[in-house]
Amino acid sequence: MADDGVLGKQLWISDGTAAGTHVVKFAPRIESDAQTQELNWDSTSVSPTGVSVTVKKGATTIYTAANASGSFNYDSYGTGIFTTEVYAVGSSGEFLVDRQIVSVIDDSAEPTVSLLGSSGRENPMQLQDFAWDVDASAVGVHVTIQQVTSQGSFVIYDNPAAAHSGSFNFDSYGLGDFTITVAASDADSDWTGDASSTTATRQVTVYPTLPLTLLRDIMQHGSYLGVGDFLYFSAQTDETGGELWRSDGRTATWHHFS
Ligand SMILES: [Ca+2]
Ligand SMILES: [Ca+2]
Ligand SMILES: [Ca+2]
Repeated sequence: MADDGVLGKQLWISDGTAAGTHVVKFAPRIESDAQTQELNWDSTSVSPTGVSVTVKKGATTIYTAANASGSFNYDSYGTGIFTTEVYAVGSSGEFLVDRQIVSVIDDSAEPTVSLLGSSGRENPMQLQDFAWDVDASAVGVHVTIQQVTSQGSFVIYDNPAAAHSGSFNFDSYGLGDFTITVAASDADSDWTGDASSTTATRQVTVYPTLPLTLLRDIMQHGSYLGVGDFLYFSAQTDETGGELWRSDGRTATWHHFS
């Protein structure tokens, strides 16, 4: 490993002569996007007869120049692999090359969002509750909870400036599909578009149950249809209105056919 002052520290192979000495693998220099990314060049000491300066991001040329000296700030180009090349032909014919590869990486990771509480399928006798926990470093914690019922879709909680940790009890909202969505952004602003965000969701379906006494009543006095292991019948509750139900004889669940 050697540092020639141009390419940074690289792995070289050599047969003992200057002509037989090469960089084996050109490793890019790693820089954080929080640093200033700038190319400065100066070939005036050789009074060049020709200069060619190129800066590329990936395969795309973002800058060219032919001045003997100058500078180019590429901070606003964000993260990526940048190649800077300066070629100059000196007044006595010497050829000067400075080529560098810079890998600009983001200095901050996306925030983590954890969701807890209700999930899957629950009956309304259980406690319905969602909880969230977001990285302390995150900003703009936005929490929304949506309820979808046969009557439509409703946002029952919407807080664009929520605390990093919190919970919301929705026991009183009855039946339906409930989804919590939590979005949070990192506070990164090294360049336009640098901030990155994380969005997480968690879902629960709250389904109704029928009291067993009512179920027995229906089997003794009502009309029902037996299909396979199940009984199908219509019943009315305050929560669902008149609906088709399905029972295996022990519990009854609301069966919404759409
Ligand atoms: Ca930068
Ligand atoms: Ca950054
Ligand atoms: Ca970032």
